[in-house]
Amino acid sequence: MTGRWSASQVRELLRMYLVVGSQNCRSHPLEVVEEALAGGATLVQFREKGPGALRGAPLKELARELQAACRRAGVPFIVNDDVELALSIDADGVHVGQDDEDAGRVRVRIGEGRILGVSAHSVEDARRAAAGGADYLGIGPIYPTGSKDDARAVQGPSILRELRASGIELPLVGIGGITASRVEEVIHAGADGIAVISAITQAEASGEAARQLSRLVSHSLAGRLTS
Ligand code: 3NM
Repeated sequence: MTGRWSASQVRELLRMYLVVGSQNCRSHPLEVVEEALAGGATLVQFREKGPGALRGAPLKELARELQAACRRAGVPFIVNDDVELALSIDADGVHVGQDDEDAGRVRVRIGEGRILGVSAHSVEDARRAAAGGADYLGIGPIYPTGSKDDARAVQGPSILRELRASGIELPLVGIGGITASRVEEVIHAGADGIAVISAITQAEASGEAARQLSRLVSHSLAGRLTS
């Protein structure tokens, strides 16, 4: 793909977004990713961060393994923060936070055809990311999370409403502490989908968890259209 992904394509990809690194998984990350894909994950982000995170050759090897599983399933594979790794394996995109490299510079490095996701915590962050060429925004933490040591203050679903009310039209995905019982609230507040780590990686059965979450997202999006 050389041209830019359309907003409606990206919205579809955000429905059930798995964020995953070896540090999050109770079994082998490949097993977790394959189960989540079978359960309907629409996008996968490789986020190898924190204590015990892989580096060097083992990092690249795991990235390639997960990428291959995503390719088999026809699901795009995005790398968190590490533009060099993303380019070296020809990943489908990059996701950056506010403390990482500036979105506009990342867009220049990765080109137009790759997906660029940016974490935003305020209307100002969102406007800057949009100007820098983001394809979607990750908004969080919506609820308290145990999966990110340096998470910002909890925002609640109201941040999604605030972004929509201030005219942000980019595709939005909610992240942070999202579980099955919270999906409807997140979607109804204006998200196009949910991004989760623990709800899938720590589940007894990752495939069943993904299946349940994606059903809830579909149901909530349908409810939003008719309400
Ligand atoms: N980013 P869980 S919260 C990776 O607020 C990440 O931008 C966040 O994990 C943000 O689904 C978060 O287990 C962790 O809460 C999400």
